Amino acid sequence: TADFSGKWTMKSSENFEELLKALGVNVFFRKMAVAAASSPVVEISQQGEELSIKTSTSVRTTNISFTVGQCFSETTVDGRACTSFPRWETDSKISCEQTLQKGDGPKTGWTRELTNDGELILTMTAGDVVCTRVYQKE
Ligand code: TDA
Repeated sequence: TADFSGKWTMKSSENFEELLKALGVNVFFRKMAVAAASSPVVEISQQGEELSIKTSTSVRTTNISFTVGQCFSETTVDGRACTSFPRWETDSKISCEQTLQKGDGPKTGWTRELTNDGELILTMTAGDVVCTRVYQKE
């Protein structure tokens, strides 16, 4: 299977603000988040089925660690606690379904895929809105 390890910087992003809107984030926090999320640095280390992903921005840094095929706790992009279930969708794509631990909201999840030309594609979904972000190795 694919190895996502490396330090990644973002080269394009589509629909990030629309995603936050679908999650009910107000315009003030949306603008702040869009600015912060325009230059994230993503560091991934992977050993087999175990991944650690550190995503750094000027306003928030998140660290997640999980084993593909096992549930783990993380937060949705708007910061709500959720239980996530990552699985291999193909041998180069992890698809993760999220379930809110409290309350309700649109269905969320993400995918991370390694392309043949060595790019990393992150998608984040909220209801029927899909945000797509492309990263390249630093
Ligand atoms: O992995 O590229 C990624 C996503 C980065 C998302 C960064 C979001 C930073 C700010 C979130 C603040 C949300 C306010 C409700």
